[in-house]
Amino acid sequence: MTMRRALVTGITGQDGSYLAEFLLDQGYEVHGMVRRASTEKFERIDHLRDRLKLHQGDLLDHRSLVDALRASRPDEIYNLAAMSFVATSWIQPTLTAEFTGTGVTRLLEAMREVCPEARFYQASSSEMFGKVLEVPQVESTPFYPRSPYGVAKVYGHFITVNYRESYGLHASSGILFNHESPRRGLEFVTRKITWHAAAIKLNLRRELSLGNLDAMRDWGFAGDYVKAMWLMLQQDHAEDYVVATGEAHSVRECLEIAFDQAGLSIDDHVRLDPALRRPAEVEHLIGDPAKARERLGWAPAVGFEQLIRMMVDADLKLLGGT
Ligand code: NAP
Ligand code: G4F
Repeated sequence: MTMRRALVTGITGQDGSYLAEFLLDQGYEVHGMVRRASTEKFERIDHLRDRLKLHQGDLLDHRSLVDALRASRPDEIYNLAAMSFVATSWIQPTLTAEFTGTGVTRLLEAMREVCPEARFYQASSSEMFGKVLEVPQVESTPFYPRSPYGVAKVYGHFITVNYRESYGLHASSGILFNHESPRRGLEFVTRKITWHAAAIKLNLRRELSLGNLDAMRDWGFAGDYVKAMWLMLQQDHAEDYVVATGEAHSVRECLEIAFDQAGLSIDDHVRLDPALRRPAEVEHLIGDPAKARERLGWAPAVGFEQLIRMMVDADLKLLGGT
């Protein structure tokens, strides 16, 4: 039997690295699209490099997308590439729209041209629910994005739905709630907290500055969430799914667990910095993953507290060199 082939954009990111591992375990030939930079930053996929086929490309460049698809001839395309940090989207709003919004259309157009029979996954986000209009959020909850990133993701979501309906593409959109891991970027709040907890414990830092401690998120483990992406593309019909744990926790709870794991007191080391608050905040996200559970048979395996303790342990190991 011939190996199934997958192309992953954003393969150097948190989710890309977990998805690549998962697909390799399933016996796929895994292709990844990577951007050229002055120095290569492939830490998250270093351990897989020999088993991956990488193609240079950028979501801003149609030619490179067509070439990456022609070279990889994928059965499945996972579009994980995006400018994914919400705070930066206020600083670079039009670039965010290009990467995170219009970039999806470019990739769908390239797919229509090169491999319309392939299956397509779009990395949509719970950030689209923003100032929530329903609790918990489900697939039919109306969107009310609160950042240029959220607005761009709404565009990416609906262009995926539109190409499915206009051209009959097998294109699914996963509305994923926050998911984290030891591979999470250092700018996101969970990893910022777990990294600083470890660094303070090891006397490498003295203080951690944070913004809004009351914000609540439905946080899961990235390793669990990439399986849901794959399951969506194994269905006969393309549809959209919410992927979440169904539990919300505050940034403060995350801080308490992380500092407890590191054996530190919050009062001695944490400072609130108003500059880290956002121009418009998403206060409370909580998803209902009933459709993913019932149709895909998906359920998260790692709970919130276990996740944060695991991230602190990983950062202690990373920084302690043990
Ligand atoms: P991430 O770690 O920030 O990774 C983003 C990836 O996109 C990186 O590989 C980055 O490449 C690549 N990229 C950025 N701009 C690009 C461009 N113009 N052309 C090609 N590649 C580009 O993000 P993540 O946490 O893995 O998230 C994966 C996707 O899921 C993103 O679309 C994100 O918006 C979405 N999402 C994430 C979450 C979450 O909680 N993690 C929740 C919902 C949705 P470089 O390495 O070169 O920068
Ligand atoms: O960790 P965050 O930066 O993640 P955010 O904004 O929820 O976005 C992440 O999840 C989305 C899914 O809902 C993805 F689509 C997106 O790509 C990304 O992966 O912030 C979480 C919360 C926010 O309310 C923020 O205001 O933490 C609050 N927060 C408080 N202090 C902070 C900080 N966030 C960051 N990054 N840094 C702080 O110092």
